[in-house]
Amino acid sequence: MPYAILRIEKLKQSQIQRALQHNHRERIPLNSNPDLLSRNHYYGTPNEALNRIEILKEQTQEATGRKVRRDANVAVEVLLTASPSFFVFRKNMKTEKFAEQAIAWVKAEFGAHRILSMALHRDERTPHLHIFLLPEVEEKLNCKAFIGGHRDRLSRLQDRFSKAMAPLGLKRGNPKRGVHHTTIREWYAQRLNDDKTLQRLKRKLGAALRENEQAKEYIKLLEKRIAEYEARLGGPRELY
Ligand SMILES: [Mn+2]
Repeated sequence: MPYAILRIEKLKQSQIQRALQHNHRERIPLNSNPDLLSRNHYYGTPNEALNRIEILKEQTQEATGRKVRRDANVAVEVLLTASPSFFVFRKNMKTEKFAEQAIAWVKAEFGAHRILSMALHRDERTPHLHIFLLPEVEEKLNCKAFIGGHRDRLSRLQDRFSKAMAPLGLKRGNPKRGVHHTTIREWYAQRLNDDKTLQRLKRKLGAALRENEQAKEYIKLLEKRIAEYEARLGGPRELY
């Protein structure tokens, strides 16, 4: 049974622009299929998201009398997807159902008002959702209160997400693996790496098939030459 996959990452001011540009395809990644680019869905814009973060930072400064630190976490990114096998049959229908259910869960779990932007990527190999959240607690920026804290928090989040996705036939991944939680960037790096390996194997198969073709032609040529020489000598040698 395929797994429900949830990855979560805190982002600093210096990281959000690039991440938003990726999500909204203002920067096209290498693994994006240009033929499928038009099938992506975007909710909100990078500018809207950046402006809302700025406003919350100002609000926080007013409320606390302190400037928000330069290296403070100012947004949370959630990546939601499933094992690739989930999308193999009836990909479009599965993707739509997945997105619908996953977005409903995010709204209920984090609050719809905290959603900064969303992107459904169908141009990469496995469909997935990127959701940007505003870590706002009591009208202040507070990433720690929003997502940090207890060690089990992530694991429980994954429990609730897989439970919400169970009606689609998805199950919880091995909870023990949650300890070695991979980040969104690591998830990407792993997939890019697998993609490169796949391309390399395909090239090798292509080369082997060409060699095989060549060998077959060579065999035919040798058989023809043998037949010619046998004919010159008056047919195959008789046994006597
Ligand atoms: Mn993506």
